[in-house]
Amino acid sequence: MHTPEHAELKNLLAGSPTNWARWGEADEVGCLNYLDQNAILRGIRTVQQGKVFTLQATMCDPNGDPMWPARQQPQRANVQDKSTYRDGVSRPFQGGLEYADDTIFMYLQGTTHYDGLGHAWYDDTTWNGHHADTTIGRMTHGGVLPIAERGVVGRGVLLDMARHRGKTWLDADETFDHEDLTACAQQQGVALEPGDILLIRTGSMRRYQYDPKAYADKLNEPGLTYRPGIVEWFDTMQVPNLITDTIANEVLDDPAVPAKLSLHAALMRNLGVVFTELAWLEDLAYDCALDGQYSFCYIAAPLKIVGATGAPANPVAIK
Ligand code: UVW
Repeated sequence: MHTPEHAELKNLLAGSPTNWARWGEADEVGCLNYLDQNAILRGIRTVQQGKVFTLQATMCDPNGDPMWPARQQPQRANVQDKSTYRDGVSRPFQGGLEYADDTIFMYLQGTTHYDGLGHAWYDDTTWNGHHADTTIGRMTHGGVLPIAERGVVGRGVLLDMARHRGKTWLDADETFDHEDLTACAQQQGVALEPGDILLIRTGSMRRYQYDPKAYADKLNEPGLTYRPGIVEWFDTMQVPNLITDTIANEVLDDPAVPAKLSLHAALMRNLGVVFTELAWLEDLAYDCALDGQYSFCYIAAPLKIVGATGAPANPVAIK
């Protein structure tokens, strides 16, 4: 039974585009379907210089890692090391070789990660019209595994919104929309083409390093926000994968929008745009500003975890 406030997303997005059934009712990778063999080769052809950038945020930092406030910090522990051999708990192999082992407890979305398309829903329905009961216990539709098995390769384009606005990082709660993205691309001199993998830098990772408490206290990041025409823009641009350096890819609080996380609803659930959050874009952005090349080959795959809603990844950009 829906209470009236649960109708707000439904009302906001009534009539906005969806891609349900476009690639078949069983589809679980949505707009990644745009990354066909031609799109993959188009991405590979951008490589000109042999420069490699890894885009995962460093994990298990002693100062804490940026993440959604309701999630817990990852905890890594040595379970075997020199001390366990000294204590007689571990025994060397014949010949004397010893080795170390670690474990980790973590939220799978507690670092740079991919979300499965069924990760967020409203009206009891997830990506491609499947019932939200498919999320119970383990994801039986719309989990991250099909994305992990497919992999993501194509032409990536970085839009550096912070630099575009003349800032080291965007302010808390600062918003931008598709028209701002177009203006940013024009200023950078890069032509966004349909099928491009879209990476947006807000500088939030840099801000987090400067003031981790700002994140711990409240999720008040900058980000994309819902505006009329934005879903149509993503649809026309055939964006397969949206990657940002923020926790949610979109601003949480926008007084002009009556529903929170409306882009998770409009882009992920309805359109099938795959979300990657908390990417480390600082080194890539610095290099792009230096050489003026904002396009590159983007390659990523999350971990293959059965039943998971999301999974960590260390994407790579190659110029
Ligand atoms: C939420 O927005 C709740 O999760 P994520 O940031 O992984 O999309």
